[in-house]
Amino acid sequence: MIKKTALIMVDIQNDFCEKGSFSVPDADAIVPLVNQLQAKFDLILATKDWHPADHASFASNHHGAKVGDVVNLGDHDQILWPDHCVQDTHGASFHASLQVDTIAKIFHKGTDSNIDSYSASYDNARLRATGIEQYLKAQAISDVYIVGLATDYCVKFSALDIARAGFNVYVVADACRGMELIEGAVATAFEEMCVAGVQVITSASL
Ligand code: VGL
Ligand code: ZN
Repeated sequence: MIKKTALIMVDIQNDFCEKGSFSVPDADAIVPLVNQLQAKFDLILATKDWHPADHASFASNHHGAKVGDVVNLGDHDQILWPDHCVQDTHGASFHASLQVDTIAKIFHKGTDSNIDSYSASYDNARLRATGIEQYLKAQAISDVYIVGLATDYCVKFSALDIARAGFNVYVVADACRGMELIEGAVATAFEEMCVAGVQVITSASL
């Protein structure tokens, strides 16, 4: 099989960056590296966390709740986050220094008010596909490289789903940053990805 590569830039949006409402530590540092890596791939894709203002993952939408609380949404539990990546706001825009004219297609997730979505492929209840896997197949992509935010949430769940769909998946560790809400969360995320057959690499090997 001929090798064809795609880069997926996960959620490199203002709210996850330094001045954002839900900033991931040291997030801005990945942007120059991600820009530089883009030239190495046949196809560039991006995801955006893209929530309606009434999204169920926002603590502000639950009376008396605070960030970090867990609520039950009928059939599943949901951790509550600060308001972030509300559709069509500055916080949902890509980081201003991210090279975006190279992006072939943007996949939006978290658009359903009642269901959160960490993976680039499916919402957390697996009710709806974003279409990214179908798109990768249609483009004859064999190898998928993932960078972005956050290592222990959207990067991890995207890598696991895309690997399960049969692609060779690589996570470029130094082009990702994690939330690390619990100490060791990023290391655990890398272990889970490795166990699932995802290859964790550094940009030096590209
Ligand atoms: C993310 C939590 C909630 C992420 C998005 O991009 O990793 N995490 N929404
Ligand atoms: Zn979100």
